[in-house]
Amino acid sequence: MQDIAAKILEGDRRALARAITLVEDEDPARYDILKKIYRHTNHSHIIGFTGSPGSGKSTLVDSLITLARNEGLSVGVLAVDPSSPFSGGALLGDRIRMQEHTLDDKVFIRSMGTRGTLGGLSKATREAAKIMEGFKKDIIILETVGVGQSEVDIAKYADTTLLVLTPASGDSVQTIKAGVMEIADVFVVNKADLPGTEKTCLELESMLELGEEGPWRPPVVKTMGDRGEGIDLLQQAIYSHKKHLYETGRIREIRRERIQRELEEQLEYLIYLRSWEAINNNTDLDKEIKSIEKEECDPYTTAQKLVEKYVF
Ligand SMILES: Nc1nc2c(ncn2[C@@H]2O[C@H](COP(=O)(O)OP(=O)(O)OP(=O)(O)O)[C@@H](O)[C@H]2O)c(=O)[nH]1
Ligand SMILES: [Mg+2]
Repeated sequence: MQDIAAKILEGDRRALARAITLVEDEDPARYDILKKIYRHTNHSHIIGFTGSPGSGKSTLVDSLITLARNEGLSVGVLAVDPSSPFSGGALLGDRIRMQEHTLDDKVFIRSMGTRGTLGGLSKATREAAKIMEGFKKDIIILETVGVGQSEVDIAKYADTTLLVLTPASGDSVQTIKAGVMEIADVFVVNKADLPGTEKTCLELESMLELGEEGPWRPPVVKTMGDRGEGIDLLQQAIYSHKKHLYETGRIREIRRERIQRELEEQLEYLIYLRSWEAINNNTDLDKEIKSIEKEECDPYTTAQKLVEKYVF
């Protein structure tokens, strides 16, 4: 495993791909890699793209990659597929859309499922992104479909979060889930060729007017992703936000919060694993279940007894 970590740091794409597979498989060996590369991470600008299924995230990401490459920047993309019925064929779609970049060795694109139990989406995604950071990409883009908690999770991890909306009826600003508006550093109204674009933009602007005034006012950027229109403005908005993060020192806070979460998450994970291990090695759970079944005991008392006896 030492080999894989060293190879990732040298920029070996196959090693990177292999390491992300280990993360997806929840292989314990991934921790050797993560430990070795950690000190080389925390230098990429992490951009999170979220929004409803089919809003045009991958199309926009694809165009942004082209702009970033023209500036000589390297890019890593992690497209997270929620494996939900909402985004049928997302993996194939992303692959086709971003195909031209796959021949470029300064671009690394990977789609990832969200299978995995404990921690689910966020833990595996974070670990995979961390590994990409070790690959020393200037920019890392995380694309997640805005389903469930995923957009809030992604905002916690990204330096700059983009919320992609469309003028289509279902995406009216009022219907956006509570807590989601707050996570956006940049609002993107994509599919600006469709009717209702101005209305969506106005709704967003007036909502921003009403909101609390913070140190950063999220801009609203109109794009037509499939024609590449507005992408330059989108890129400028991302750069302005990045500049703001560095000028105000906010970036240090974000990084510190990230370290805190990484540590807490890892502690939770290890405590969970070790506790189960201790209990499994010392008890016959079937016997305990039978005893509860026979009404000799109850799950609450049994759980407490086992934890007190074997864990703490
Ligand atoms: N009319 C119109 N269609 C667009 C525009 N941008 C993208 N599309 C189309 O919208 C569809 C979905 O685009 P994607 O980029 O795959 O959207 P996505 O948000 O990545 O989708 P998921 O990853 O499945 O959630 C594709 O057919 C695109 O060609 C646009 O500006 N206008
Ligand atoms: Mg997509």
